[in-house]
Amino acid sequence: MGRLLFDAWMRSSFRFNGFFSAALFLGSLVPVFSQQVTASAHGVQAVDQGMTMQVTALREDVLRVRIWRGGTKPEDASWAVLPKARTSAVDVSATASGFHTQKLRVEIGAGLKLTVSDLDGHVLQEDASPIAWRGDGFRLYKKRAMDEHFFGLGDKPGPLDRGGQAFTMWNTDNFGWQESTDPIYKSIPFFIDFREGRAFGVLFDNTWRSFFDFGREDEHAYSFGAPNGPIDYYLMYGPEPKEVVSTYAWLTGPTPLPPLWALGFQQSRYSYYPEAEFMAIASRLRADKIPSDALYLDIDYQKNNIPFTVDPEKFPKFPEMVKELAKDKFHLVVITDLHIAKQAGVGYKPYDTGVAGDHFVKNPDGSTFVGPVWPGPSVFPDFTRAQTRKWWGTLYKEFASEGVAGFWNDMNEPAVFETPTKTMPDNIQHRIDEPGFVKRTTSHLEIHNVFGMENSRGTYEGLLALEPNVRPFVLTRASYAGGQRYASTWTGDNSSTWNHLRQTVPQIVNLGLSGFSMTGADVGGFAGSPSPELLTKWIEYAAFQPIDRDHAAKGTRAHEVWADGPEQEAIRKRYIEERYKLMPYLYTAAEETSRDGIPIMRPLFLEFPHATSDGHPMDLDTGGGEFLFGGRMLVAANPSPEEVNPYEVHLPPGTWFDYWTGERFERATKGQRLDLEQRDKLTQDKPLMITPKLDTLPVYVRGGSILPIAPLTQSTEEAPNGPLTLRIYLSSDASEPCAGEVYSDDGKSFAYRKGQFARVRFTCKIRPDGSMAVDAAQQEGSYTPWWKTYRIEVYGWTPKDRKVEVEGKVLELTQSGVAWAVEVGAERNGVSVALR
Ligand code: NBV
Repeated sequence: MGRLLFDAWMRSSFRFNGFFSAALFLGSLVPVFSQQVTASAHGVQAVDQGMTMQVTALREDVLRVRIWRGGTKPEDASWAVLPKARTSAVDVSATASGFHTQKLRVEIGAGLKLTVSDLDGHVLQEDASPIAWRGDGFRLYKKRAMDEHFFGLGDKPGPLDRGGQAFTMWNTDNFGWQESTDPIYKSIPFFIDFREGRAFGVLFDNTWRSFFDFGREDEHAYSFGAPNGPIDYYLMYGPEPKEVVSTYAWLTGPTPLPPLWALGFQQSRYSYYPEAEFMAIASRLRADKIPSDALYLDIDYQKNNIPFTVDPEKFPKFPEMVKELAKDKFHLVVITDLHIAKQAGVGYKPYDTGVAGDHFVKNPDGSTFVGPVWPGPSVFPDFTRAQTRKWWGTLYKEFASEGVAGFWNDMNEPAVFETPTKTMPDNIQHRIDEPGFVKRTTSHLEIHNVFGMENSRGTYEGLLALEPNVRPFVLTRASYAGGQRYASTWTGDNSSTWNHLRQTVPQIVNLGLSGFSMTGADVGGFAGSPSPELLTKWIEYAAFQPIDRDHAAKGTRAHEVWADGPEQEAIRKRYIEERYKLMPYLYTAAEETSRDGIPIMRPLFLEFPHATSDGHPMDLDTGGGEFLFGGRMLVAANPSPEEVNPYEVHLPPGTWFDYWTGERFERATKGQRLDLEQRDKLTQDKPLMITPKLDTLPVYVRGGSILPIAPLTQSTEEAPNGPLTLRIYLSSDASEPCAGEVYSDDGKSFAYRKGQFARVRFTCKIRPDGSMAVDAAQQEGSYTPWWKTYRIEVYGWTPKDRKVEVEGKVLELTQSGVAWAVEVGAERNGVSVALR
């Protein structure tokens, strides 16, 4: 069956199928199921009418479900799930109809109907109907409640909540994609189900052209399936959404700690050349004092767009240029697309050595597949082969030795020109040769969605092999679940429109929930030219997003910070400067991600799952402009950024402070879904009304937070000069913990794994006499950070006698705006300060 036809069937409402419907429609009222259920130490296996379902408890809160037809169990291999997680198991207690763990109950009813509940009896997932089969294809239906919400699924455009929509997983180069475009570059078949304040996650580990329907076809069911491949999915119980996100990181690996410079401001364009023009960008950034860390070279630095070459006419002194940039504290990132130009006999090593090593993907007849891309006829490494990835990694040797700091893997869906599908034909052959997999040849249909991830893996692991003590920075466009282990990402070819600016919020947030914490959107938009105001606003947003990279398409007007004259430049610069001051906070958040997978940019429901009285995610009330930057800062962007009308800002319950002015707000009641009339009657906790202004992006800090802030630098390579400021924001609820921390290390190597890092945890407390105790605990780790003193700055508290006691000395507290401040020594053994 053709793919389109198959899709149509899979999306149709033709649900009951195969033996099940046959038995029903033949008029038999006698149960046709003759189910055999076998309990095992770690789960249960049930067989019914030639179909087997195996449910295994990997942990008390994680289940793996595998279903197959016929006697042979399918291959147990995964590109996404870490072997250690996949082979974990805990003992379970058998029950009459299934089993339970210490957190979950599994019941298998007639016809292999699966129900999973928590131990309090909340049903988390329940089959709505039997599996629908068509040939090798299948679709699973689960019951959907009307108050069930869905998040994740990677980079798919559209609203944050996936409810009511349907999606296809097929990595696609979709230049100028819009809000309704599906699919685009990535396939992350993972979602979080959130209902009444309880969350659980589902990873459907099938690399084929899978699909998801969250109640679009039938509002009472959600479904997922694929035209082929295994039925193999994981259920991750929360109930807190953060637990689900961390468990997903346990399953597929967290985003590793990036090099510090990758969190700096990045300037890119398709394409800067020649060398003099490129260097002029670097000089202007420094001359105008726009803090920045990375500069990008897009495809035109190469000779005839041929990967792993440098055009000597455009970049006559490439190695010297890299050094000069480094001297000026810039990191160079170059694009290295995966297509290798078919250039035989001209001394083009990537082609010659690739042919010699038999590394390229094949046509069904065994010849090498050739397709046109930027350099003309090209061949494509078979990244499903470990030895091919190893060879690919060696191609970076020269660039790495020259000091190129990062690499950009674009076009790896893979994009192929002049084909109807914009990619390789379905029948292209991949020769899987990979530890954990059966060595076998398979069609592109199975590999397509993991191709880009394995490309970026080849780059990441290759760089590690070349420089084992340098944290690689790889930026990939295409990926699959687990791809966060190898690369950061961006949202591809967006557009210079206000709607695309708005779209950055749900898209980066959903990517973060799907494992990709290090994500950005092209600042200013890729396709088209932003108005000065749009570019300014975009730079403001991006200062609070994980990757801050200004990038633009060919032929568009200048996008650099200074492009629209001094007035715009001054606003833009102020936001980039703020990002640099917040670098200790941002880096601490990135380090957290590398341990527990909690993303840098977060939806509100992740930190405040119980903020509403009926348990709906509070993000649905905000109009979509609000997001959290780390766990303690809330950015309240205009949900309709092109509008000039005032807009509502909804703060979660608790104490909040305006980050810019220090003004305090109290939010007591839980949010409710109110109609307008009810809202008008509300006397307390009305949303804040914000009048949009070009130079202002509202940012709030959660009461009970201690934010670490640095003196301004022009690059992360520069050691800040001055104290580490601890901005303390007191909650008016004394029972709320007041805490924060800072993490620091050399920013580039893996020495932190051997203890060469510095982590300091801070706490503060109001004593019964009204004085305040601020404590810096003893530093963890042996690294000597850049700061020697702390500047303590307190918001939301007034001293009685303006004195500070520290180490037996008494100092004066000084007023600084609405805050009270003092500078004290940052002793590594810890510091206790009393403010009164
Ligand atoms: O390499 C050129 C561009 C790049 O600038 C962009 O970021 C990628 O998403 N690339 C796509 C290929 C061509 C785009 C028209």
